[in-house]
Amino acid sequence: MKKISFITALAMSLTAVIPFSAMADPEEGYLPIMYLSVEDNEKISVLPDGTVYINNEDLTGDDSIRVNVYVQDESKSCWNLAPKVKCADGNIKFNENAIENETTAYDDQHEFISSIDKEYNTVNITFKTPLLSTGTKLELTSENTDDYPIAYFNADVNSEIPAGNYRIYFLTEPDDPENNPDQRLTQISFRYDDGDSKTFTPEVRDQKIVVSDRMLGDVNKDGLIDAVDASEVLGEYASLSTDGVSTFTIEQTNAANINMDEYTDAVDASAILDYYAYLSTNGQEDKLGFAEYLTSIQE
Ligand SMILES: [Ca+2]
Ligand SMILES: [Ca+2]
Repeated sequence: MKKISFITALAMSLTAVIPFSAMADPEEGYLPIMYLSVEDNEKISVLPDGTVYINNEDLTGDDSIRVNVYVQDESKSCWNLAPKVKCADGNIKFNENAIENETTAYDDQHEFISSIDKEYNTVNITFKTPLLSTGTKLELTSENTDDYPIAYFNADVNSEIPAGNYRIYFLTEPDDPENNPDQRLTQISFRYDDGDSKTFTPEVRDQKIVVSDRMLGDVNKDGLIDAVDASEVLGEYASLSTDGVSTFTIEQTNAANINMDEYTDAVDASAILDYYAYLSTNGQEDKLGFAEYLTSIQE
């Protein structure tokens, strides 16, 4: 009994003094995060939670979205960052290799390689220490690893893309194990203080893309975002909560779900009314779009 309590005490004291870099191991409860972010433009809205909203009637056939790839590694002990990004829907197509971002959080001593697989609609990125620098790790020149993206790529959006919910995501499991068993997956490799290396699947976050055929908030598609839309949202909410039946099309549901959660409810109706009130106030010439307005009131 005495022995067990001694080991427990030792383990506890070790936990307290282990430096952060030694914790770069899922068994120790730490993994870096890979995530994506899309830049907004005149046709692409980005909501406060990062979700992209596209009104497909704005698309003209030459539209693409710029997708930035970020790695958040608090241990700052990686030597190889290897994201593999996929979109499973052919309406959002990767046509070019990823490009290294002009500024990254790491110093110049690294290699950058990218490749594309058009059949599987995937982009591979390798961002790592040079071959001759075996045993070292990527050195940071910035405070956080995700102060800048490591890379970006453009995804072409088909102007005929139907209303629906899409996602661009990190491939962490084989796509097609039967026909493509050697497919590379998203990985990250750590360098430990003793020079050892371990490779893991990082924690990953998807990029959500919501498509409708109308402006966000314009549920009845009359070109206005106003109390009528809020009232339609409340009608849908009533129908869902009493009968469990939706009265909306996917186009209406996507335009109505302002906070991008799983529900169409009073919270969305209230957001529409708030934006309508903002649009109705005098004295401001250039009004923000709905997504920009939502971001501005969060700040
Ligand atoms: Ca309307
Ligand atoms: Ca909602």
